[in-house]
Amino acid sequence: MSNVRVHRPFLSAVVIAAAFAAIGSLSACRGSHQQDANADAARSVYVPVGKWDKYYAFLSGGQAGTVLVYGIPSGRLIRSIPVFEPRAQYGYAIPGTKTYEMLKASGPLWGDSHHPALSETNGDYDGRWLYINDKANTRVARIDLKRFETAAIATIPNFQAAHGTSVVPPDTKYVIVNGEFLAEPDKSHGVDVAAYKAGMAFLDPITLQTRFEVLVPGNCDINDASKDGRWAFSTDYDTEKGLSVEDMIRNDEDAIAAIDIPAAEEAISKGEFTSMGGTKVIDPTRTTKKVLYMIPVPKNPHGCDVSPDGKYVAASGKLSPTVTLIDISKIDKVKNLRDAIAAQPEVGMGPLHTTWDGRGNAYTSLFIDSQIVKWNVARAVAGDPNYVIDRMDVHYNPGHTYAALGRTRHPSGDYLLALNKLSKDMFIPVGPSMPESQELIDISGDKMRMLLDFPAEPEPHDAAFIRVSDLAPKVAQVEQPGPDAIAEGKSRIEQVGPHEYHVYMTVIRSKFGLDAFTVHQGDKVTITLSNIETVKDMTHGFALEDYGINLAIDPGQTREVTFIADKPGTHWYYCTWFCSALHLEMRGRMLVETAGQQEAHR
Ligand code: RUQ
Ligand code: CUA
Repeated sequence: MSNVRVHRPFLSAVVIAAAFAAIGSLSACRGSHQQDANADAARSVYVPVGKWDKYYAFLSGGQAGTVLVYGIPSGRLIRSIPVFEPRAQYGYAIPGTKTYEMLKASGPLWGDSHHPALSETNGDYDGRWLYINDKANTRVARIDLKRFETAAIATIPNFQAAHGTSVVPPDTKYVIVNGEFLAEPDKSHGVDVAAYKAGMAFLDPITLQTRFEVLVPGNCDINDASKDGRWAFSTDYDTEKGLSVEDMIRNDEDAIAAIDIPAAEEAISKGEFTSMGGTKVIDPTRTTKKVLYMIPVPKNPHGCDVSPDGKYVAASGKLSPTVTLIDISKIDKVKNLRDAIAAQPEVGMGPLHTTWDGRGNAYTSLFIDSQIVKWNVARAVAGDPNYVIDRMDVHYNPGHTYAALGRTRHPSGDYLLALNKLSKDMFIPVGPSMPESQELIDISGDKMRMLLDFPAEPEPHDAAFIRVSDLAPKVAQVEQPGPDAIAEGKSRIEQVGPHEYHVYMTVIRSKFGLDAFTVHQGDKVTITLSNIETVKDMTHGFALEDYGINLAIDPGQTREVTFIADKPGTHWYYCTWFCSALHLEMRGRMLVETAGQQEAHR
């Protein structure tokens, strides 16, 4: 391997702080001589009024625990899907609702979402599910793309900090989620440093139950799986098992962990596991068949990305200016795992993530150099020194980068998104905290072409695109009323217990099924609302004054909320979605009588 450099300019602890710190101000690329190029770029991303974008882009909402949905190429924000945080707007996780019970049962009402992963069939996106992790509370969620709603949330047992998230191709056999931080699996006895573990969890794609886990020496950062479903990969930046920065960067070499999935399944079937936290945990040092291969890569690697042809997994070096390409077919065949390294091209400073255009080129984000570098895989593997094809400055310090459909077998090779960590002077100031900047780059030609920047709330860590033509036809807009739907004329209040009422109401322009209903202070009240509209985009809301309740009921949907009527008096409920000229009049009253008033009625 003539192209493997022996003397790599590793970053010492001292220079890391300086190198990762802020870099310069807006580059000269925005000068007036750029006017023609700017007009061309604007034309490329302009989507005329009433026309649709080409892609849905799902960006993780970071510390908001949401998923942001943008149209590409326009960069228009179309929706944000609440996942790990309540959202009154959509009636999501409002106390008293089913979604609240789901979120509350899984942990805190907040999350740190990083890595959206789309479900696949035959190695391509099937538009069914979107998975997203919550690093802060070791959870993962499944979003139903028919409704763009969170359908399931599960906690990953035994590990701490659910980080890398991806699906096992070709048919989403498992969702794989990494446990990043070393910690004791069982916290009921307090601190137990000797028991610290990290590893990878393999989840059922529907229930999100952890089927099994594989322990990895060190930690697990970002993951991916081979296109044939044989291997799960994770970067491991802490093979030192260090508990401080200094210790984590002590060695110049860390690893990519490769888990042989069929070997792990065989270990499970032979009983070679321990039961822990309600799941089966494989210690790969105790299996008859080899489950784990630790392939050495330089220093503190981050991104872990399988090439679309399924030949290579790339570890982006982070503290090494290289990307290590591992020949997947060699992993279980070579004696020395270093011989599975196909190339180690030097690409620039601070490589974080690598993505692909399907034409044999890779694109790596360079955090420190503040660039996207385009390089040719075949040339790097052949030892041709001219593997770098192009470099593009981005603003500033990119984290993830994603080329359209780059994680499938068939990347489309048209757009690339740079997800930049700092925006500095890119946007009008909005206080000391600035938005993050996304930059859309045309990668269809030899040279990259900057098209557009658009801000996002902190902090999108990763993106996944799906073609609008592949998803839009599957999206529900008017739901078929379910068995629990309330038919027109059937609005009513029923007493279901000595201190319990159930209110059933239809909603349609511009009236709630009941103008008023009466309960008594302290009663348990359940309100079921059915939107009986049959036209799209006719959502109604249900906000109840003084009770902290707001629901959104889409056409054909039925929604429910339960609460204790603890505040006496008149409480108007009103529609929160402006639905007609009589929207303001669309309201009614919940009358809560005191015990004394109830007595007087007898
Ligand atoms: S990590 S870029 Cu989850 Cu790369 Cu953020
Ligand atoms: Cu219904 Cu406004």
